[in-house]
Amino acid sequence: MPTALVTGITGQDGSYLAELLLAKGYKVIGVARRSSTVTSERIMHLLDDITIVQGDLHDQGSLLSFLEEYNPDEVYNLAAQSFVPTSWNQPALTGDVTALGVTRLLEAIRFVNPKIKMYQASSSEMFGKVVEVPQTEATPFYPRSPYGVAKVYGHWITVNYRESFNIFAVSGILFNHESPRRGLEFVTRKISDGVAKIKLGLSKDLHLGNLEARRDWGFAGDYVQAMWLMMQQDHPDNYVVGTGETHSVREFCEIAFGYVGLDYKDHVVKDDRFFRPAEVDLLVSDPSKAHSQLGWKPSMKFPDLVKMMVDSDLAHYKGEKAITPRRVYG
Ligand code: NAP
Ligand code: G4F
Repeated sequence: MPTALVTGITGQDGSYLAELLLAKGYKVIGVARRSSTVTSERIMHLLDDITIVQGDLHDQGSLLSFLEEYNPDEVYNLAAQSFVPTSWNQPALTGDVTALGVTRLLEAIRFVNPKIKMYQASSSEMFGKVVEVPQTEATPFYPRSPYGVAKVYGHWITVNYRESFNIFAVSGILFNHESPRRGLEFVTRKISDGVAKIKLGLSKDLHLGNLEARRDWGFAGDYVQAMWLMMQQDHPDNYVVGTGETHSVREFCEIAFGYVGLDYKDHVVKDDRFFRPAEVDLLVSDPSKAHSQLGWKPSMKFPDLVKMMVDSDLAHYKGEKAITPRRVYG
């Protein structure tokens, strides 16, 4: 039974990845940081099947000690300060966790067992003010936020440890991926949640920022499969993972409100608080390498993703059990 260790297990991707790894017969160790409140909502249904260890990317000792104790075959580094606006309020913390945290984990691997494979959760935010369309593994980076800058560091330190110490360290450059488990602060979930509340008479308006920003949005359940596939290759590499389609926040609103018979123009309020100091206007992937080398393709189309998220939030507010799809992996 292979052992996988996942940082960021309590996050959106951590929960889907844990399901995938369990279905594949892995022993799963999840790293969670100490909190005064419950943060395991997304993995509540998995707690009997996984082992949770306490650790924090700030703390080198904690990383060394859990690697020594479990000596995993694969480490998936999903932990990060991942919300872009927060990175302007807490730029140093974002750099410490999202950038330097990667070095701490790579150093722990180097000291404990350099044969441990590592996946680094890199981001399309690194492309920022894009210099070519669509974006590939070869597209130069132009980050537009402290978060994007930190992820560029995380990407290059991963490549550097691969080249310096021959560590099997892969960088997955993932475009935006969403689900009913997405944090409520991200725009897709903010919209699906807002639509559900407005439809059920619990709210009237939804305050949003830039409706013209375009993203390449896919389903998170599909993207964790790409992470695993990257770790099964003969050689470590960098891979762009996305749908190859781009849609605006406005289009997301149109579909989400339209799905429940509402017009977004009657409810969406433009609010300066949600505009950013520097915006990423357009992201769209060229996932050809992931298609040809990993055999990976997304399974869910954009309108179905939007509807699934709205259905889940409607079910939540109606008091029904939220639909959090548990994927069946072969
Ligand atoms: P998420 O839901 O925000 O989860 C982030 C996770 O990191 C949480 O488990 C969080 O723990 C943990 N964390 C934060 N600071 C930590 C620290 N100092 N030490 C240890 N753990 C810490 O993010 P996600 O959407 O699942 O994304 C997973 C990873 O992929 C992130 O690195 C993100 O930057 C990257 N990424 C995401 C996307 C996307 O569209 N989702 C695209 C590209 C890249 P708590 O629960 O305690 O807060
Ligand atoms: O949903 P968002 O906050 O995601 P963003 O900034 O693209 O970052 C996400 O995807 C990255 C991959 O590219 C990840 F690396 C990162 O960790 C995170 O998961 O914002 C999407 C767009 C932005 O252009 C923003 O300006 O939506 C626009 N937007 C408009 N109104 C809003 C809002 N975003 C948020 N969060 N809230 C709004 O009210």
